[in-house]
Amino acid sequence: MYPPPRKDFIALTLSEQHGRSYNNAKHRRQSCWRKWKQLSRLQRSLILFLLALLLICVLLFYPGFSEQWRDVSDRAVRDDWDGDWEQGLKPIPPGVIPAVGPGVGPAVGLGGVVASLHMGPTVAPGLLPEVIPAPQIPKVPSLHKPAVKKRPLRNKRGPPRLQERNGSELQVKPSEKGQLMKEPAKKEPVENEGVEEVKDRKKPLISWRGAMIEADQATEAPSSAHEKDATVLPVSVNPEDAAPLAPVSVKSVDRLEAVREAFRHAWKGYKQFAWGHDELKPVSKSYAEWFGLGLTLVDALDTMWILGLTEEFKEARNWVETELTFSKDVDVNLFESTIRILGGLLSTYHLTGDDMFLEKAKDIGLRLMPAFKTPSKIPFSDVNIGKGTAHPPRWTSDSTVAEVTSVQLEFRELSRLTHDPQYQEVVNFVMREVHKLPGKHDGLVPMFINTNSGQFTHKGVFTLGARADSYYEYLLKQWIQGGKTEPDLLEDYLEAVEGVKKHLLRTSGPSRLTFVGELNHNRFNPKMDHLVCFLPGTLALGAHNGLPEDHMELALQLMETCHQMYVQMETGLSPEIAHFNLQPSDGRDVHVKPADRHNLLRPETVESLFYLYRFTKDTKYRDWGWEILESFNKYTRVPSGGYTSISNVRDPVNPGPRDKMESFFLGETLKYFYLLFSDDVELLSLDQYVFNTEAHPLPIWQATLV
Ligand code: DMJ
Repeated sequence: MYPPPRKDFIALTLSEQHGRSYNNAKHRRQSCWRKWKQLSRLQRSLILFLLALLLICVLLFYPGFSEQWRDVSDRAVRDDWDGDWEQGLKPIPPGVIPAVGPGVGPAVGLGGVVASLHMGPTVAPGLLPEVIPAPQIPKVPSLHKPAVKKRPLRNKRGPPRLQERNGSELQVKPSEKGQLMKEPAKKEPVENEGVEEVKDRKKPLISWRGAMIEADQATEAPSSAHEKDATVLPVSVNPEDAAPLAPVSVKSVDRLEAVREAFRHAWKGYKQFAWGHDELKPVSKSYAEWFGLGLTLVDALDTMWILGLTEEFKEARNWVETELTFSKDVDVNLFESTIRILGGLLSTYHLTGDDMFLEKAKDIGLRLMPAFKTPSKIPFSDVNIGKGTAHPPRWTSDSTVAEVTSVQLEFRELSRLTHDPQYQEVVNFVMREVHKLPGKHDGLVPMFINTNSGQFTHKGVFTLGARADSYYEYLLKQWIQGGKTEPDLLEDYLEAVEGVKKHLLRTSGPSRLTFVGELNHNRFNPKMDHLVCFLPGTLALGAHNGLPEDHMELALQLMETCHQMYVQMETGLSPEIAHFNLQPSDGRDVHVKPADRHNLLRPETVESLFYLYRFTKDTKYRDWGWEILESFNKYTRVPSGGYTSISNVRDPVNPGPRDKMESFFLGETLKYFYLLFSDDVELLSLDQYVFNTEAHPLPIWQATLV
């Protein structure tokens, strides 16, 4: 038998048949193959080994190459943004916060956008804020523009305290069948990554606040209604007072990105299905109208600015300028439109220095004034901002106590900015009346007040929850806003805290949780609204401002309780109302009635976590906040965009989406998440700003006794 012919030999023959020009490469391959076969086994092994070695080397060095390439492209992007700055930059008016410049593309762009709206004199070069490179974020996939992390920007602009951002977003898992929500990618940051950035950020910085507050100084403050001998001036900060920037942990940067991603997701739904309307209905991909004033958009303006969301802010600003009109035949609720719209416009004016926002604020402020034209001067709940008429709800001539006493921060600030005392006068009158009104119970107020008589009605029910909550919050915050010059406010606040301790505090049976219940005609009801979870933050703020230390102790205890209202639920989200178990047992502390199982994406617990973290630096508060954000993402996130309130926090299988995203989710909840996770205590310092009850920061005035 002949052996079968060798393939290489056959191939060579075919090549000759078809000619070189046709199959030259093939011919070469066949020659090589023949030569390869002619090598000894040892020679072939040696060559294979060398090739394998070469391959390993290439693989080992590849990341280095890719890193170099990334550097080159980052630099290109950064240079682009620098260019934007140079082209778009116009003078920043003194006395306002300069553009938020997170040190990455979007925020620099934002600075350019808003700077182009400024009309004041140029800021002295020495007062321009310095830009710190954004910290490096490991393994977070970039969705839009790559984050610029490694080197400082050439143009040192933008407030250094607002630098913890980059342009990346979290991954969203592919949708799972039958599940409403998608989860954001979970990622445990590597602890020692980011060391380089921490090192970089240690250098002292020039304060940007000195530059921005100056213009406010030019705005004369109307005299305080409670303290005639005080001249109230805005806080001025010396640029040299700037503290070195705090080190930034990788974990917090990561969480900040998660908040920005959540905002973008919410905004995506709003933009697509509810643009210019009050609220997004994310499940039905439609919208709900309440006042017809773009409530979500206006409420979210300063959040976008603080988060450094350039494009989103730019579009929203454009809508406010061109579309938002208050010349409309609509009834609006005085309280809600004040805290969300007036408050949102005022704070955005302060953050951006853009006069357009102040003009809009003046417009809505003036249109709300008819609410105060009542026999008692206690305002009606509703105003028609087009007709200039006001009225109480159809079924009563009462107003809610929390509502008439929680418009003060905004109206007082409007007077300060406009030099027109009428706003401050009407709201201070309300506070003076309530201060001397009979019917309080050791500083605790009933829930209703009559607009004819000016007296409390429905006496005997006392709560820190709905219809009374922000009365207590605004006592303290007005006192802080006015430079601590109005003793009646402080007196009422201190008395109220004592009233809470005396009448409303109890501890639960199972875990000894301190909670705030309600008093109903002398009967204690162990019911606590989620709304009450503003209280730990407010108490802590008071203690920070020199009020008794036991306020802080109570704040810590109540914070634990509010946390438990989340963790004891199957979804990790708090119900709207909790009933505490007073019996000693091994069971749960928190019981929830079927009608109270909903969650509206409310902010109060996150708000308090923010205050407590700022004052204690205990990282457990951040971790608790992170768990809440994760639960929101798991149970309330709608894949097509937006977040929804849910009907049942006890049912993780069917939480029951309610098809509504409240404006405060963007105005408050996400903003407080961001501030909670930020390492920068000077980002809206609590010694410079007081947050209204819708999380819109307003400046604290400096009191100078004359
Ligand atoms: C917001 O409008 C404000 O925080 C208000 O003080 C209470 N209700 C919502 C949020 O829960």
